[in-house]
Amino acid sequence: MMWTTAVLLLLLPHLLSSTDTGNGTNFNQSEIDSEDLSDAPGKGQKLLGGVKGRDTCSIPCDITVKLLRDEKHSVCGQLQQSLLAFGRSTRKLMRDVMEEQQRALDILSTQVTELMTKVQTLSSEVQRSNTEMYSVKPVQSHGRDCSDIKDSLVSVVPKIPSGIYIVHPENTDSSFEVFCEMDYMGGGWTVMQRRTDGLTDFKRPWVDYADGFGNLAGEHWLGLKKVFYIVNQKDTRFQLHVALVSNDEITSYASYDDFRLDSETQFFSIHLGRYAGSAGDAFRGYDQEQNQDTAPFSASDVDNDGCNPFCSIENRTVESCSTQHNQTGWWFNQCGLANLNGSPENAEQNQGQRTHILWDTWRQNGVPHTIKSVSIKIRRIATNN
Ligand SMILES: *[C@@H]1O[C@H](CO)[C@@H](O)[C@H](O)[C@H]1NC(C)=O
Ligand SMILES: *[C@@H]1O[C@H](CO)[C@@H](O)[C@H](O)[C@H]1NC(C)=O
Ligand SMILES: *[C@@H]1O[C@H](CO)[C@@H](O)[C@H](O)[C@H]1NC(C)=O
Ligand SMILES: *[C@@H]1O[C@H](CO)[C@@H](O)[C@H](O)[C@H]1NC(C)=O
Ligand SMILES: [Ca+2]
Repeated sequence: MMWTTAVLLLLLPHLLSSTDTGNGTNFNQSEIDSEDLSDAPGKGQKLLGGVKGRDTCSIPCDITVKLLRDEKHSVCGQLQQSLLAFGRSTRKLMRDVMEEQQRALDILSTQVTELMTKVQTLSSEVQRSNTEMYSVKPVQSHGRDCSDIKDSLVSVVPKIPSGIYIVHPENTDSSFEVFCEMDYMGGGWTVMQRRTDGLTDFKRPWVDYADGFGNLAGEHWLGLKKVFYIVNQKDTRFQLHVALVSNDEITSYASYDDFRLDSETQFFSIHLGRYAGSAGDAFRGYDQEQNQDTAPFSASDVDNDGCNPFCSIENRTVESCSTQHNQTGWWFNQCGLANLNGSPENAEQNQGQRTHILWDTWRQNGVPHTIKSVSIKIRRIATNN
């Protein structure tokens, strides 16, 4: 734009002179150039006389002077108009330039906004792929469980990431992958179960509940054998922590200060210590009949549920708690008040059927919360020896 203005300024004299040297008069360029455009009539007369000579005047001199003066005024007027026009066009030019710059700025700021959005999308994708990276590549760590891995890494790694680690519990030939939660409540948690989206089928026979199933980074059941290996290590004690989230995003928990399982020959009977928490002790329930502490595990094809030959639950005759609970596995005792392997679905959809995640002691105004997600984790308790 500066360039255009400069060119206009350079061209201006030429534009003006070309309009002023028409054929209407007998003036040529050199006469205009030597004219000083002064209004003094004497000066113009003297000049004209000097150039042309008094004798050669074909038109009376005073008429020539008058013509000259008129011409001069006309030239002046034209120059003035040209300058005005130039001013106007310059202002228009400036306005155009500014408008163009404004448009360019608008476009730029839109582009900046778009870029910012892209950067945000990208960085969230990077974050996501980071968490996926954990889940795809297990960390080769020879800890005995997540608490042990945390204890051995805590002095060398500033922030231990949550993710999949390989563990090798003491006194076993078995190594396997587990999901370690290293951020939650001090870290060192081995995840035993996670139920979040209902995409994993928990309708499973005994062998699956014994060996484990699902995706460690998402929904899964670690497997009773593996949990048994972990909690059965020498000189260790484990606590169990149940973390619940309701459909309306309320969180709650139940924890037990001691947790162990019997071996498979005893159907992995559960043993729980003292309860603490905000969700109530649904494992034990309200009376001894529904107490699941010390109960053996049941699955769709292995019935240890305490209903022999049947139980009466809410006026229904129940032969198999697993069947009643959509063929999931749990430590049922006359079914009881807990089954965290149910579906994370609307309770209203399955009226009468106990197919959803059940932790019946967690209630609001006497009504059990509809549970959206749950995880069960275990962690070593420091022992004084
Ligand atoms: C200017 O006048 C000259 C001589 O009188 C003539 O040859 C020429 O064509 C004229 N030009 C215009 C543009 O009228
Ligand atoms: C301009 O006028 C001068 C003086 O009258 C004359 O000598 C010259 O030839 C003229 N030039 C043209 C291009 O007509
Ligand atoms: C029972 O489990 C299957 C498989 O996990 C699931 O698709 C289905 O929705 C469940 N049914 C009910 C009533 O919860
Ligand atoms: C069970 O049946 C009894 C007697 O018919 C009735 O009073 C009670 O409300 C029923 N309970 C449920 C949960 O349906
Ligand atoms: Ca039964």
